[in-house]
Amino acid sequence: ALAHNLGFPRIGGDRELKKAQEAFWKGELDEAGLRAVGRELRARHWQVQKDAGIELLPVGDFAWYDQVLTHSLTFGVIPERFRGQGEAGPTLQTLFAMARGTLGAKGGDSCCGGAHAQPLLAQELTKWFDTNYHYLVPEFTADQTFALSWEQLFEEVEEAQALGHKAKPVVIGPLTYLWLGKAKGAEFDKLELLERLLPLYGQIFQRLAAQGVEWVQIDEPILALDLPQDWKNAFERGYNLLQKEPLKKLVATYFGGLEDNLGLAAGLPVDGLHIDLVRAPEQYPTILDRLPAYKVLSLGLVNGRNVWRCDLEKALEVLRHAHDRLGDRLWVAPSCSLLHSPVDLAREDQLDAELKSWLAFAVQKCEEVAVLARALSEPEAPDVLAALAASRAVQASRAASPRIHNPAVQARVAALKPQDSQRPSPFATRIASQRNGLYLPLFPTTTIGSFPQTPAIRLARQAFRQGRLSEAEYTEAMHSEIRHAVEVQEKLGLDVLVHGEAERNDMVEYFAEQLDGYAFTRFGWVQSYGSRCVKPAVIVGDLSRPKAMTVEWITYAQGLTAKWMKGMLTGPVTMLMWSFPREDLPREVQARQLALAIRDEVLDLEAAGIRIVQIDEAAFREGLPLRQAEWQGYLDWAAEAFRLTASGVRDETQIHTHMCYSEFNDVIESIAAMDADVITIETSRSDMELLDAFEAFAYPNEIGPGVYDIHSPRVPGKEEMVKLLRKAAQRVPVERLWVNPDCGLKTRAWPETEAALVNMVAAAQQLRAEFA
Ligand code: THG
Ligand code: ZN
Repeated sequence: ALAHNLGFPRIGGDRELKKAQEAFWKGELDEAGLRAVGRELRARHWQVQKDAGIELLPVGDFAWYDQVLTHSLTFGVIPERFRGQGEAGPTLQTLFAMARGTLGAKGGDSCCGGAHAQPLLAQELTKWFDTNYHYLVPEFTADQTFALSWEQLFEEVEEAQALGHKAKPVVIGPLTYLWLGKAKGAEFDKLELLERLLPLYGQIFQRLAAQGVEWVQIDEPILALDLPQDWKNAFERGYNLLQKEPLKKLVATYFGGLEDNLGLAAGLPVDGLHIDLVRAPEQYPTILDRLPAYKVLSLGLVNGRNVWRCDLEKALEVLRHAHDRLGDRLWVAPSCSLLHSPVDLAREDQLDAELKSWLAFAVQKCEEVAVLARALSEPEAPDVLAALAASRAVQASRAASPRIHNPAVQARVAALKPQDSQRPSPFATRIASQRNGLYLPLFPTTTIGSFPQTPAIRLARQAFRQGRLSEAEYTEAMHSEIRHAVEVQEKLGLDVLVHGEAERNDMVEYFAEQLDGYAFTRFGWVQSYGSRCVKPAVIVGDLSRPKAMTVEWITYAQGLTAKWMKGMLTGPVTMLMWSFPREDLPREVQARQLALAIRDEVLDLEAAGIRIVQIDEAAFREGLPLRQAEWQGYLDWAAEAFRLTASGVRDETQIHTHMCYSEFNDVIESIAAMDADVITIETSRSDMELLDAFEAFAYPNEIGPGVYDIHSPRVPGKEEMVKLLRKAAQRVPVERLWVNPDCGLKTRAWPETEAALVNMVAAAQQLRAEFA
C-alpha cells in the first residue's frame, strides 16, 4: 500500500512561521526574509515526511496565514475593499490585509488635502469544522467572478519537484470552498456560483498536469456533514464536469463518517477516495460494497487530531483485510491533515520516558503511516517487526499503568446519582434566598473576570516560573495587582467584584496544571489562527484535584472589600474541549471527572465564605458535533457535567457562567438545562438581537447581556449602553437583568477599561432610576 499524507503542520517545530509573520507585520523582517522562512519550512517538512517513509508528499498545505484564504486569492475571490485601483494582482500585503484588516492612513500625508485611506475590515474568522483551527471566511457576491490570481500552488509544486520530491497538490474542493463562504449583499444561493468556479479547477489541474503532477488531493470534508439535497446533487454535477480534466483525483473526507453521503462519495467520477477511520471506523468494511472496482481507497487510520500513538496492530487488522480486497488500490494515511497535531515529539526533552513512549506528533504519525504500509508489503522486515512490538508494548504499558488509573476517581464517578447534578431547590427558591443574602440593587453591575494583563504581570509570572522571583515575592506581586483591581472597582462603584486573574496565563492551562492526571508539553503548539497557536494540555489519566486551586487568591481579594467577590473557575466542558483528551475513555466520562474536580473547588470557595462563583464554559457551544443526530447526546452530557460542577452548593450561593459567542438559537434549551443562576453573554455587537432566542424560549434564570464590545479599544458612551439596556429590558424582566461587558478585559489596557466601566456603571444607575 502507498503511504501518503494529507497535510503537515506549517508553523514549524519552533513556531518559526509565527515568529517570521509577526516580525514582518512589525516591519522587522522584509518580504524576502519572510519568504525565505516559508521556503525553508516547506523544504524541511517535505524532507522529514520523506525520511519518515511517506511516498506522496502534500504540497499546498503551506499557507502564509490560512489555506482557505490562499484559495480565495487563487480564485480571485477578493472583496472589493481590498482591490487596488490598478491592474496589478493581489500581493502578500493584500493577503495580510484580508486576514487582519488595516488601520487606515497613519502618518505620512498631512491631515488635509490628501485622500485618507479608510481602515479596512478583515474577513471574518470562524472555526474549521469541529477543530480549534480558524479559517478566513470567503465573501461572495451575486455577480462573483473567478479568475486565477495567485501562483503559490504552482510555485510550491515546482519547488518540491526541484528538491526531488513526488508532489501531490492539495486543494479544497469546489463544494467545500463554496460551503465555507458567505454570501454578501443581495441574497442569492451560493450554489449558483458552482458553474462559474469549476473552470478554475480545470485550469489548475491543467497547469499541474503540465508540471508533471500525477495525483491531486481534493478535500471535501463537507461530505461528513448533513448536506441539503441540492448540495448532494451539486456534487454529482460538479464532479461530472471535472471528470474530463487531467490528473488523477483523490477526494479526501475527514472529521466524521460519510453516512448518508457514502454512496455519493464512493460513486463520484474520480480516481480515489480517502475516509477517516479514526472518527468513523464503522465506515469500513461498508465502503467496500460501494467502491467502484477501479478506485483507490485511502484509509485514515492514524489520528491527525490527537497526540497518542496509534495502536498499529489494530490498524493493521483493518489494513490486511482491505489489502486482500484492494491490493495496490489501498493507500494508508493519517485520518486528516496533520495541521491539527503538534510538530515533533523528538523536541520534548522534559517528558518522562514512559509518557513520551505513548505519544506521537506529526513527524511520528508520518512514521506510523509508513510502517503500516510496509507491514503489508514486507511484514517480516526487522524494522516493521520492531515497530509492531513497540506498539504492543505501549498499549500494554498504558493499559496497566497506575498513572492512568485512579480507583478513587473511578469509584467516585461510578457512585454518582442523578441528584448530584441537580441543585437542591429550583431556581425560584434559590434566587429568593440569594436576593435576601446578597442584597444587590436592580441592574447589578459586574465584569466577566479578567482585568488587563499588563507587561508587568506577564514579566512577574515569567520570572516566577524561571525561578528569578521567590514564591513570596511572586505572591506579593499578584496581591498588589489584586489590590489595584479591587481599588479600581470600588472607585467605579461596581456591585460584584472580581480579583482580576493576574495569576492566570490561560483559563484552561492554569487549572490543568493544578489537577492530577494532566501532562504538559514544551513545544506541542498547534496553529489556532494566523500566527496564533495553542499548546493544549494532555489528559493522561483519571483526573482529580489534590488541593484547593483558587481559594487563597479569592479569599485574599474578598478580605479587601465589603462588596461580594466572585470566585472564577473554568468549567469541565471547556477544560475538555481545549485539551488533548484520552482515547481510552469516552469524553463524557472525562468531563465527569473534571466536573467532580472543579466541584470540589466550588465547595471550597463556598466554605471560605465566597457567595458567588462563576464557572466559565467558553467552549460549550463549539463542542457541538458536526452531525445533528449527535447534538442531543452531546448537549445532555455537557449540560450534566456543568450541573455536576455547580450543584453541590447551598441555595444562597449564586452560580454564574459565561459564554463568549453569539449563536444560541441551536442550544438555548441546553443552556437553560445548565441551570446557572446567572449567565453573562456576548450581545453588544448584535444590538441585543441575540436576546430574541432567550425571549422566545422564555429563558428562566438571570442574564447579563454584554453591553459593550471588549474586542475594541473604543470607549462606549453611557447613552449607547442605556439604549442597549432598554432594549434588553423589553425582552427580559428587569429583575433578572445584569449589567456587564461582553467578555473578559485581559486584552485591554487600564485607561480604556476604566473609562468604559465608568460609563457602564452610570448607564446602570440611569436604568435603576427609570425602573425604580
Ligand atoms: N485557551 C485554550 N485553548 C483555546 C483558547 C483558549 N482554544 C480555542 C481558542 N481559545 C483559540 N483562541 C486563541 C486566542 C489567542 C491565542 C491563541 C488561540 C494566542 N496564543 C498565543 C500566541 O500564539 O502568541 C500563545 C500564548 C501563550 O504563550 O500561551 O494568543 O483561550 N487553552
Ligand atoms: Zn467571553
